[in-house]
Amino acid sequence: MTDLPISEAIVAENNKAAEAALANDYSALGEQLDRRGIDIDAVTRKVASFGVAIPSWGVGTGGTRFARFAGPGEPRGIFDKLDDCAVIQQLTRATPTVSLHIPWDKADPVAIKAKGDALGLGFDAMNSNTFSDAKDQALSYKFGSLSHTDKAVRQQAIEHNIETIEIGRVLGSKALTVWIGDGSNFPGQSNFTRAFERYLDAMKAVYAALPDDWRVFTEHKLYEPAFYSTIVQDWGTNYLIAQELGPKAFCLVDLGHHAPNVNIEMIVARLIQFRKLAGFHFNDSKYGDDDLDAGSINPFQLFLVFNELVDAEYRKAEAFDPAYMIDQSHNVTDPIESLMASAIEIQRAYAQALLVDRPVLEAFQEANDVLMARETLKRAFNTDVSPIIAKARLAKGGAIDPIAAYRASAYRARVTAERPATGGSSSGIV
Ligand code: LRH
Ligand code: MN
Ligand code: MN
Repeated sequence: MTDLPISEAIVAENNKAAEAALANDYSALGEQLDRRGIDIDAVTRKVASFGVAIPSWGVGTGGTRFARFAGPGEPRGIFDKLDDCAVIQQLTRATPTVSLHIPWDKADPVAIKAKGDALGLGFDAMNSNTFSDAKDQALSYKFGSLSHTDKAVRQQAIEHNIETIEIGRVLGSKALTVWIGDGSNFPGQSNFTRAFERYLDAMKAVYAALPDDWRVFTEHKLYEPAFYSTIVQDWGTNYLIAQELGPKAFCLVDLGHHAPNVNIEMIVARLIQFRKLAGFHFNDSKYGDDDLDAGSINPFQLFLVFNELVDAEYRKAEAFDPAYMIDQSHNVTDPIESLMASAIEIQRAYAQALLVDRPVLEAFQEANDVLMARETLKRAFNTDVSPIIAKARLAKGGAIDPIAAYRASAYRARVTAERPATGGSSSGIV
């Protein structure tokens, strides 16, 4: 029996008010898709089976390096964070797992697992953190971690990653995501080649500690916090790492970690082709690693990424098993609302990509009919698939309108009364 954080009566009441309109919209869309040779129920079933992991750090209010404006009822630790994640899952039915960050989420792993089980939540990839110093840590990561010039610092970072795996094992996770901030701020500060050699050696030690059924995901990022050079700066370097490490190593694509205007969907295609796509950290951005809500700035790009994923599914691409996670920072919205809206936008992009008529697209591509090839994609993107996503949620016991149901539940007011205010601070992302 799962503990549901929102009263089922509230969800039922909200659904009752919206059910008739949804039935009409779904049947109208069904007729339209039927004319296009698409079975709407088949698409709905696929959307219903899609899940994306919630980042534990995303349910707290984020901030920038200038300030952090605390929100009401912020989670006090991992157990509160799991409660918030359970709300997102109960209402959207699209987020069955949580991705933890260590040491931010450090607590008794047996108790974390028990709480996850009680809430019906599983655990996706574990994230290690050697980009900031933890309280009581012996050596500092100020000048790097896995690539540090000092072997003792590298060893500490290796051990932290191994500890993160050990915690993940208790939770039933099957992957470790490693993102490091290592790099340099000024030309001359670091020797590119030596630093990368040190990083690779350290990662080999982490790789050697992976359980047989685990994978390791390395995540590249163009810049920040290092402003001149970053060790794992792009997907090319990331691919080299995965090649050097071995068959359990894959490249993670965080949508915010690329230079402006980079063709991210093409990177995705390349990684799929060479069987090295780990999965995603979904978010959206306008300028850099903005960590804005998925689909809020450039939904077409999100659709194009999913177009590659559905194409891989359609072609039955070998060893294709991406992990889907969100990685966002919510500074001015209620994080639960932002995460629900993001999960829905990610499902929307998936549903739209499922509508692409692939044999027709291929024929236009083969015939070099550029305009019609483009229009074939656009036709899928321009279809309002909202009724499909809502129906998928409803079929699984979720809310037709998750944000309306959440607001009606007054969950935030309830937890605000239980959780003392943390106050703002000038700290970074969490
Ligand atoms: C780095 C990053 C990485 C971290 C997370 C908090 O920018 O994307 O995934 O673990 O943010
Ligand atoms: Mn990320
Ligand atoms: Mn990031």
